[in-house]
Amino acid sequence: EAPREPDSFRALLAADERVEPRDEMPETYRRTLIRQIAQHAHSEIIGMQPEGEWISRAPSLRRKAILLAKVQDEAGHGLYLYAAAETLGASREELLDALHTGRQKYSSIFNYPTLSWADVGAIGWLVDGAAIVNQVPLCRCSFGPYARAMVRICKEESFHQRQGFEILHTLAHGTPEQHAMAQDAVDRWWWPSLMMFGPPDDASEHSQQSMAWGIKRFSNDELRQRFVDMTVPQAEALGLTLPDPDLRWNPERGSFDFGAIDFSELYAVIRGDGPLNRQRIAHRVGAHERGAWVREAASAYEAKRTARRAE
Ligand code: FAQ
Repeated sequence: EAPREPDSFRALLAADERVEPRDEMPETYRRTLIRQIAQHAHSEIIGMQPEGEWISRAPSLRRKAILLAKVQDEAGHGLYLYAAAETLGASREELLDALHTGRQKYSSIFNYPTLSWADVGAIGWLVDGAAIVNQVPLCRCSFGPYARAMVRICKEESFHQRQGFEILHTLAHGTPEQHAMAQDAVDRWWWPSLMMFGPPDDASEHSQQSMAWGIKRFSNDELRQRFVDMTVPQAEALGLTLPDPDLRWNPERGSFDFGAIDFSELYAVIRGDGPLNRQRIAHRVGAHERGAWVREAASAYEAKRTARRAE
C-alpha cells in the first residue's frame, strides 16, 4: 500500500522543487532521509581513520599538508551532513549514539586497512571517485538541505580524487617497487570500491521508494556502471591495471562489461564482519569519550551566554 502523502508534498515533487524542513512531508520520507544522511555523515567521519593513519607517515611535508587538509575536509563534510539531518529533527547526540551502538551504518569501504602509502592514493582515486559518481546526483536530491550540502562536498571530493590520482601517477611512474606498490593498492581497493554503490538493484530494498521520492536519482547498478566507465580509461592513463579479467568494452552497450561482484563480501562487511569494523568503532567511541570535556565546555559557555542575555 502506497504511503499517504500530503498534497503539498506531492506538488513539490511533481514540480521538481525542493522539500524544505518546515514543509509537510510523510513520516516515512523523513525517516528515510535521516537514515541516508546519517549514514553518509557517519561514513565521512569514520572515513577519516584509514587515511588519518598515514598523516604522520606521509613521504614529504607537501604530501603531509595535503593529506591533513583532506582529512579535515572529511570532518567538515560530516558536520554539514549532521546539520542537514538535524533539520529533520534528529539530534547530533542521538545520531552519534546510533553509530556507536551499531544501530546505524557507515560505508562498508572504511572497514578495510590502509597497508601502504599507495593506499592513500587508491582511496583518493577510487573511493573519492566512487563517492563523486554517487553524490553528484544527490545535489539534485528532493530535500533542500541535503542537496545544498552536497554541492560543496562534491567540489571538495573532486579535489580529493585528483590528489589520489596524482599520488598513484607519481608512484606508477617511479621505481619498479613504487609501481608494484601502486598496483597492489589498486588490486585491493577495486572490488570494495564497486561495493560502495550498494547491493544490486534487484536486492536493493530502498531504491524504488527513494527514487520515487527523488532522494536517489539513479539506481545502484546505474551508478556503479558509470563509475566503471569513468575509471577504466583513467587506469590506462596511470599505467595500472584493474584486477578483473572480464573487464572489456562492449560496443553494443557503449559501456564496459565487468566481472561478477562477490556481494557476500559486502553483506559480511555490512553485518560487522569486515577486516576492521570493531577497530573503527572502538576508535570512534574512544575519541568521543576523550572529547567529552569539549562538549561540556561548549554547553557551559552557552549556558553562561544565555544567562547573561536574560539579565
Ligand atoms: N556500506 O536498499 P539499499 C564518503 C545498506 S562516500 C554499508 O540499496 P540505499 C566520502 C543500506 O544502507 C561513502 N551499507 O540502500 C569519503 C541499507 O541498510 P539500512 C558514503 C550499505 O540507502 C571518501 C541496505 O544496505 N556515501 O564517505 C552499503 O537505497 C574518502 C540496503 O541497501 C554515502 O553514504 C555500503 N556500501 O542505497 C570519505 C552516499 N550499501 O539503511 C572519506 C549516500 C548499502 O536499511 C574518504 N548514500 N548499504 O540499514 C546512498 O547513496 C545510499 O544510501 C546507498 C545505499 C547507495 C549507499
